[in-house]
Amino acid sequence: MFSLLRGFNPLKSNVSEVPAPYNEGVQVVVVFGRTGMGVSSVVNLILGREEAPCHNDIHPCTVVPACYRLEIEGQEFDIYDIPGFRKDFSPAKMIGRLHRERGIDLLVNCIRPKDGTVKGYYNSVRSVVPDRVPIVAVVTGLERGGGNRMEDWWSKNGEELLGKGLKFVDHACVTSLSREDVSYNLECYGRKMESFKAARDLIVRCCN
Ligand SMILES: Nc1nc2c(ncn2[C@@H]2O[C@H](COP(=O)(O)OP(=O)(O)OP(=O)(O)O)[C@@H](O)[C@H]2O)c(=O)[nH]1
Ligand SMILES: [Mg+2]
Repeated sequence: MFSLLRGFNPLKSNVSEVPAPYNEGVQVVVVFGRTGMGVSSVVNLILGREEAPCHNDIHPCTVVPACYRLEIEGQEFDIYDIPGFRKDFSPAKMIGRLHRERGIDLLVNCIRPKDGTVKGYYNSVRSVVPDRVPIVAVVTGLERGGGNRMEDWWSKNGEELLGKGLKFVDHACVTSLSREDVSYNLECYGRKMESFKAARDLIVRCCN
């Protein structure tokens, strides 16, 4: 299955059909969530470049896992964009297999405010990857604050997620809108810059 990986090229980091090789020195980060919630957009946010295809059509955009190589201060990361959970499809098996094949270092659950079905997705991923692999949350869709900071979302809602049994060891509150989508609005643009830093910092913090 993972021979179908798109997006991996160790030299150019461009989209290609080259499969990701096993590499012990590389941290493996897997981004997952409900379809259309911004999984691929969060991958792009972490990468700092818009390489993972995204769209808002009804049909799913990401249909096979894709892997993108990222380097931050000499440390290499493979960031996986995973097909989203849908009514008739779960990527959990694919994530479990990826763990057996490569060893996952960090799971990133992409969630949107009011995405009420997040627990089932979290549980099914948790059941295929051992507890020692941390799960963090990236909350998207926070480009407009009406005076609130993005982080305020977590202050108001983080406890409730924990109360539902969603054990996130860390989190980032972001907007993962594309560069083009934020280019006409100063507030959104500023939040996007802040989000880039928050997402990168989260990955570095939690992979160490
Ligand atoms: N308002 C808002 N829209 C977002 C944000 N992040 C992504 N989107 C939009 O959500 C839509 C879906 O984004 P994707 O990243 O393709 O979502 P996905 O979860 O990868 O979807 P599939 O690959 O189809 O399962 C796109 O139109 C994005 O522009 C965000 O932070 N805020
Ligand atoms: Mg996608």
